[in-house]
Amino acid sequence: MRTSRAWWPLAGLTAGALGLAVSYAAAALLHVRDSPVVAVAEGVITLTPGPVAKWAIDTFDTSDKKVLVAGILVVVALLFGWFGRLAHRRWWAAVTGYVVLAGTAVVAVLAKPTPSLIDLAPVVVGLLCWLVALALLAEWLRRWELAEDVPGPTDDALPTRRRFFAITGAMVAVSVLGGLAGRIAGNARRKAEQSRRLLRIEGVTAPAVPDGVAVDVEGVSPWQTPNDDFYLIDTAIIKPTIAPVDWEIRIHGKVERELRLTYADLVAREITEDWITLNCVSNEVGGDLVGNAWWSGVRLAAILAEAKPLPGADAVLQTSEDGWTCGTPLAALMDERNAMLAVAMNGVPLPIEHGFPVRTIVPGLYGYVSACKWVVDMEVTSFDDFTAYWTDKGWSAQGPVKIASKIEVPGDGAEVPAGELVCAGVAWFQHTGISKVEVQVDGGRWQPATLATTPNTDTWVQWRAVLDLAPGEHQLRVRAVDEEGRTQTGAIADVVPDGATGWHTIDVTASA
Ligand SMILES: Nc1nc2c(c(=O)[nH]1)N[C@H]1C(S)=C(S)[C@@H](COP(=O)(O)O)O[C@H]1N2
Ligand SMILES: [Mo]
Repeated sequence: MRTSRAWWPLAGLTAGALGLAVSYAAAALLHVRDSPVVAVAEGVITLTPGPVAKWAIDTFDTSDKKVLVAGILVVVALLFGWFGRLAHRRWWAAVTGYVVLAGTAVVAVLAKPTPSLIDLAPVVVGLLCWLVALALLAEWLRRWELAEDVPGPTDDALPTRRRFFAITGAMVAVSVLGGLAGRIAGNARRKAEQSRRLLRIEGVTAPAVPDGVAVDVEGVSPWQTPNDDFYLIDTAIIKPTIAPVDWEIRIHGKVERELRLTYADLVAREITEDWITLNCVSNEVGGDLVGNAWWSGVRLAAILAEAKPLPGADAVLQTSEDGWTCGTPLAALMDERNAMLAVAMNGVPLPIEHGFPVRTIVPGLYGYVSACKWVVDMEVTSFDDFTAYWTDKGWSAQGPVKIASKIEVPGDGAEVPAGELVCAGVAWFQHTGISKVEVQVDGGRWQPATLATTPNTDTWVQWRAVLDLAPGEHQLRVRAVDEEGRTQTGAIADVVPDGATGWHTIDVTASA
C-alpha cells in the first residue's frame, strides 16, 4: 500500500498555513488595516442579514470578530486539506481552489471603504506562497510514491519520506515565525493606534470651515481635505508606529544650546493652528498630490530660537524615525510664517500614515524639503554640508512651491451642453497668495474667474468662471496670477528637479 497517499491533505494544509501566515505578517508589516482573513470576516458580517448577525453575536457572546475569524480559519483549513488531496491527481484543481480563495479575499479587501493597491499585496504574497509551497511538497510526495513502487524488501522510500517531513516541518516553523512577526508588528501598530485614539491635546480645536471659501460647484475639491482622502507620499513600506510616550526630538548641530523635547514637553507649549495647503513636488500639472487641512502644532520659530542657531547655519536637516531625510531652509522655519511641529490634522491626532505622533509642516515649501513625517531629529547645519534623501536622487536642494492652478469641472474629455458652461477648480501659491485666475477657450482671450475667499495666503483658493461654448470640440486652459502680479508661466517643465510648470489644459465637446 502506498502510505504516501495519506499525506497529500497534510501538504495542502501546510502550504495553506504558510501562505496565510506570510500574508498575515505582510498585512501587519505594511500596516494594511486588516489581514485578508479579517477582511473576509468583515465581508461576511456585512453580507450577513442583520438579525442573523445579531443572533450569532448574542449566541457567541462576543462583540468582536474572533469567533468569526476562528470559524473562517476552520473552513479554510478543511479546504486546504481538500486542495492537497485534489493536487495528487488534479494539480490544476488545487491551484484553482487556492486562486478562488485568494479571489474571495480580493473581493473582501476591495469591498472596504477606502481600498488601495497596497491592501492587496498580502493576498498576492499569500497566494504565491501557497502555490510554491504546494508545488514543493507535491514534488517530494511524488518521489516518495515512486520509491514505494519499487518492489523489494528494502525501504527505498525512507529518504524521500524523511525529506518530505523535513520540508513540511520547516514550512510549519516558518508559518509560526510569520505569525509571530505579524503579531509583534500588529501589536506595535495597535499600541500606537490606541494611544492615538485616547490622546486629547489641549489647545487643538476642531476645524471650522471659514465662510466664503467655497464656490459651491459640484466636483471641485472640498475646501477641507478629509484625512482619509489626503494624498500620501513616503518611502516607508513599513510605517513607523511610535507611541507618544516613546517619542522624543533632538535639536542639535550648529546651535548654542542643544534641545531634547518629549511629546509631553512639546504639547505643553502653546499650540498654533492654521489652514495650510500641502503639495508634492512630483505633482504633475493638473494632478492630485495636493490637499488642504487644519493643522495644529507648535511653532518651530520659538523652539529654534531657544536652541539659538549659530552664525553660518542656513539649513535644518530633518530625519524621521524610519531614516528619511530632508533639508529645510532655516529662514523658512524661523520667519513669521506658521512653520510647525504638527501634532494634529483636521482636529484629530495625526493619522499614523501622515506622521503620528509629530511631523513638520512649513507653508510655502514642497513636502520633500519640509514636511518630515515621524520626525525625530533636527540638525541645524548648512546646505553646503549635507545632501538628503531626494537631493541624492537628482531633485533640487531648494523646494519653494510654484504657483499652480487646475480645472476640476468639467473633467477632461467631458461632453457638455453648448452654451453657458460653469468651469471651476482650485489654484494655490502658498505663502504668496493668488490674486487672479483666468480661463481661456481655444487660445482666445483670457477671461477672469471669480475667486472664493481664503483665511490666509497659505491655502488653495477655489475659483469659478462662466464660459460660453459653441457646439463642437474645445480646449480649456487655466492660469493664475499671484499677489505680486506675476502670471503663472505657460512654459512646460517636468516635475524633476523642482516642480512642474505649465497651464492645465483640458478638452471638452459641446453638443447642441
Ligand atoms: N518620513 C518621511 N516623511 C516624508 C516623506 C517620506 O518619504 N518620509 N515624504 C515627503 C513628501 S515627498 C511629501 S509630498 C509629504 C507628503 O505628506 P503626506 O503623505 O502626509 O501627504 O511628506 C513628506 N514627508
Ligand atoms: Mo513629495
